[in-house]
Amino acid sequence: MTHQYTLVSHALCPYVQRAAIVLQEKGVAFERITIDLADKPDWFKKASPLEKVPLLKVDDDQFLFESAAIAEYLDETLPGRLLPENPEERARHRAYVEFASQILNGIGSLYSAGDEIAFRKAALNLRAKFEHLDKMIDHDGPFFSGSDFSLVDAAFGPVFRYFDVFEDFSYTGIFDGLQSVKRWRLALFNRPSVRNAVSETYPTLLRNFLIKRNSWMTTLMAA
Ligand SMILES: N[C@@H](CCC(=O)N[C@@H](CS)C(=O)NCC(=O)O)C(=O)O
Repeated sequence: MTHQYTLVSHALCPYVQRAAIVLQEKGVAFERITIDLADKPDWFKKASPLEKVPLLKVDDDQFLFESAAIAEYLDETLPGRLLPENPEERARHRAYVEFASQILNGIGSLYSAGDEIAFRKAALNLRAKFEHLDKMIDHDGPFFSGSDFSLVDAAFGPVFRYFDVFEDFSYTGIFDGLQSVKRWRLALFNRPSVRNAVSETYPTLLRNFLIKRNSWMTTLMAA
């Protein structure tokens, strides 16, 4: 049965990007609507119990929330599995989707850091997480677990995208010497589903967002 999907979005949200990537990997058409998170419409508050995007509307009457739940729903109901069949491997993949969420929190700490010390601390915390990944991801690549794109890759595409913008104005050293992570990052950068998960204005929108934070990163941008 063919469903109609509407992805309720925000232009910068990395969790929305996960859902957009999975929909594209599955090759299904979907409509995308953007809402103002500073002025959430009533219908959105009713449909999304945590009042967060992404929200996936399926046909006229079903609303699904939480990016991991949405990604797994799409994976289970559309052909072309993006999670492994083996239960232990599947559990490991789910755990690394959560690992990506923790890295997103760390990225928030990096761009919100009020001074150089807090910025360096946040960068070191992120570096430790990527060092871990460099040891454990598939060394033949190009993706998290080898040649097949998975839900973990859908979660990490938006993670690496932040650094494409950060590196324009700020050297973090986070990926120095991490060859497997660097190759993975490049593979995700080139993946059409990842590229098309945001609009062309994403880098400008992110820069404007960062300028308004008035954080140490904002100082680096001005330097
Ligand atoms: N755990 C959620 C996180 C989603 C999330 O944090 N969304 C943010 C935007 S990136 C949001 O909607 N924030 C609105 C708010 O907290 O009021 C998921 O994986 O979907």
